[in-house]
Amino acid sequence: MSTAKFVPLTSYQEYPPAEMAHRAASWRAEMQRRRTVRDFSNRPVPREIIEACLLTAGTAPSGANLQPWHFVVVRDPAIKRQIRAGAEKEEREFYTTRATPEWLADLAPLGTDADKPFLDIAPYLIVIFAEAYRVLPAGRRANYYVSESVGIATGLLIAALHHAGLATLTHTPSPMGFLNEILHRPKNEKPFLVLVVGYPAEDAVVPVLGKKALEEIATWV
Ligand code: IYR
Repeated sequence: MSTAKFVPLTSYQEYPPAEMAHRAASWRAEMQRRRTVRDFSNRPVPREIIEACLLTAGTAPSGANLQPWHFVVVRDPAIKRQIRAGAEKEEREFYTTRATPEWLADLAPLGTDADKPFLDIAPYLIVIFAEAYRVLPAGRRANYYVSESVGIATGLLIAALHHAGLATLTHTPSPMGFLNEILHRPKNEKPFLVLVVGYPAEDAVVPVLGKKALEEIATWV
């Protein structure tokens, strides 16, 4: 027996085709301005802005609407320092031993290395956890399409922060188990990525990179 309850769809908004075209183009322009930033300012950012963007992320579709994400917003300088130390330890391993020569060659255009000063400098690190399974009083219960769900929520979060006027960096130290320890998150939550959030430094630079053309990313049949 279904327990589904329905209400009329009142939030949907249709636009005339010309207005749709304009909206699609202007959103594309807005999103095209987004760059992943590695040079951050330490200027403070009001908490309310981050809260609104997290609530936007929380609107993401998810497997069975189970919303298998948890966002830890790190502001405390001492915790940021611990995260930087943990990440740089893994990154040194990565850059000197773990990464294959091919991987390092693919990363060369980004100019990254094992030093992660932004983890100290930026006002917020949003550590995104994926809830691999639920822990209920009756025991473990599955979540569904966890990576897809958390990936979509993360995408919305990045877009929301950009739209609000903030810069982000998707940072993926690997392995990330140290984040559970530092942030006291339970074992059923797996670190997904670290989103560094703040204003760019005044002298921030970004690498010269391109995005693929439509023909390369899409096929019409
Ligand atoms: N996690 C490392 C390496 C790295 C890997 C990929 I794939 C990137 O797109 C960027 C960096 C680091 O953060 O430096």
